Amino acid sequence: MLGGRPLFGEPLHVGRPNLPDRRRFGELLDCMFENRWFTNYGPLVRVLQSRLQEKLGVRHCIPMCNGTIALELAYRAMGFEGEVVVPSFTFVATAHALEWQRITPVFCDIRESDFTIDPACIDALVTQRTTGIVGVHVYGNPCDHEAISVVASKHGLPVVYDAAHAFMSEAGGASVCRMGALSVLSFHATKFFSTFEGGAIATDDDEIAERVRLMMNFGFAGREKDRVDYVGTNGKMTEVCAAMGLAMLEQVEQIREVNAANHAVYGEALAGIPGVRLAQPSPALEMHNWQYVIALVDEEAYGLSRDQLVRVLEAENVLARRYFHPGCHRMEPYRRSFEESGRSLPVTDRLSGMVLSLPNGESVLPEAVRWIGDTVRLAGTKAGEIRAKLKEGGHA
Ligand code: T4K
Repeated sequence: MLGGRPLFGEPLHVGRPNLPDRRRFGELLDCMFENRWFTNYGPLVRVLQSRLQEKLGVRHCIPMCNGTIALELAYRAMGFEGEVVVPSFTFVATAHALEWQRITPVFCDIRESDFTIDPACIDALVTQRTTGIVGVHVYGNPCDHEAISVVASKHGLPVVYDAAHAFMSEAGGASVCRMGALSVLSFHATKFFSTFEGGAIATDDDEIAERVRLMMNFGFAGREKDRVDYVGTNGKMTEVCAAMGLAMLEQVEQIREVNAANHAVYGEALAGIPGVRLAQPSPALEMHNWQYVIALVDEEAYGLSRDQLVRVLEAENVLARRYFHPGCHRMEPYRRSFEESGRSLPVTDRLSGMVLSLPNGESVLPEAVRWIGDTVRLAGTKAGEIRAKLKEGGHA
């Protein structure tokens, strides 16, 4: 579209999985076959569990089949019902996991500075039916746990965190997974740390951990499986996923360094482009996985909207993603009740129209990052021409 041939033949995706050392993964697979143990809390899952606990400095980190089931189990283990306050600026699974259990998500606005739930907006959303608060550490940025705790204690509400983006995020001298009653992690293929599909619940609370362990295994108590204490489900992680996790854990420091280096190159490559700004990680972070590279596009100053830029990048083989657009409150299952509430989420609405997640991870070379920067810069200078072309093609 911009006239030149794309420099990179293969599309540059946001979410291209980070790879482990394949030989190491193979050794772990051999181990799994020799054990003839494939699931049901097998030996590799147990080792992964203890490595994760060590890495995150939490008493319990229970591996699960994916982050969404982990969210559902977390909400249930906390006894959530009625209404729960949750940010709208998140992946829809954070809200679905409530609605799936007939708990009403009450959507809250976020802070402009770090995309996390705005503690100042929570109080007005609490009603007699509220049973909890969910924060999301968006792009790995820690929620303001201190301020959230003040509102939560005023109403006697527990706080849990969706830490799907925050593996290895640290603030206040500890992993962000130590905040609140529990934290939910996602180890999906597109995440910084992946087990193909996977997730976990991290908590320092022995009772919560015990409830989660029972509920994720059909509610069975004891080895004989003749006692069922809870209505349960199947949230177990398989051994093959644990093998991937163990191999990936050996790579994460290296991937973090690549991510951080790419972030710095993005900083240079996008510098000075009118209307395009790179979101910086929260200053509260002491350690960060740098997985998400978020650009904010101001249509007026740049000349193209964020969505038009997405099309330009797509034509150049760069598959950028709009994480998160639209806010959950604008999605069909939630739209009508939100409209009827008469509320508004101005920061969520504005930022969800501006954010653009750019490719990162160990598959992305610095040359590719520079080339993406050049493409974004050039598109801005040719904005008028591009708008006209998009209009011609029916993409106003
Ligand atoms: N809470 C938060 C805050 C989350 O972000 C998520 C998940 C969850 C909870 C739920 O956790 P899980 O149940 O997923 O464990 C992706 C992921 O599917 C999802 O895990 C993630 N958040 C979300 C932010 O992004 P999509 O719909 O964008 O995925 P998809 O399939 O379009 O892939 C994105 C890009 O990655 C594409 O350009 C293709 C590329 N890709 C993807 C896969 C799966 C690959 O190159 N290889 C692959 O294997 O949701």
